[in-house]
Amino acid sequence: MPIRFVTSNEGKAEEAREYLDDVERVDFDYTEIQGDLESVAAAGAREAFVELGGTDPVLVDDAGLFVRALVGFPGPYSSYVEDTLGVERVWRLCEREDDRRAHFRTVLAYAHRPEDALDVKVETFTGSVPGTIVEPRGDGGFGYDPIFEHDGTTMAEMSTAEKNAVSHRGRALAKFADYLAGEPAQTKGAE
Ligand code: ITT
Repeated sequence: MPIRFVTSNEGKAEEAREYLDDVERVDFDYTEIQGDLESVAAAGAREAFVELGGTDPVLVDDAGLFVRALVGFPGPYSSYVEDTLGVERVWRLCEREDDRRAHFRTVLAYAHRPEDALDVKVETFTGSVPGTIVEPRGDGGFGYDPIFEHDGTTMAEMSTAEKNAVSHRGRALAKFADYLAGEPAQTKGAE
């Protein structure tokens, strides 16, 4: 059974395909409630699972960039801030700060109905990575990757495999793949 990854972001789906065999990207505009990443992802996955028919499992990913000197901004508003201010201006906001440490965090929410269950179950898997905000460099990745440096390299300067090996999403996907290893035929290498 394919996992339907509910996201408008093809970059996220590409990263997920390195961990999961059968991922189908689905556009579905779930309600983004106000709250932390966990609550947004879990509510979104539950809603998408029900609205998309209530049979195939659904995966939702809610991510955010948290800049220390900006007291965690843009955090849960990262998507809105990318669309409105843009990544270059987030760099400008940080440029004069002495402390440009930040972290990226993602929460994957997996909604599914186990065979013997009456109701949908939602499990969450988190990952985070420390980094530094820098002047944009690199053409790869997506979103804030050009301004997010980890160990001297921006995420936009990494291949998908290199990014996954260190990134917030890679860590969450690795935990999710371990979890799925208990279920047949969904992780890479499973039969
Ligand atoms: P969906 O909600 O449809 O999945 P989105 O891109 O809006 O797509 P998020 O709300 O989770 O996803 O992302 C918040 C913001 O962070 C958004 O501007 C993304 O482009 C950005 N982002 C997410 N993951 C990222 C990553 O691995 N590297 C760089 N930027 C990322």
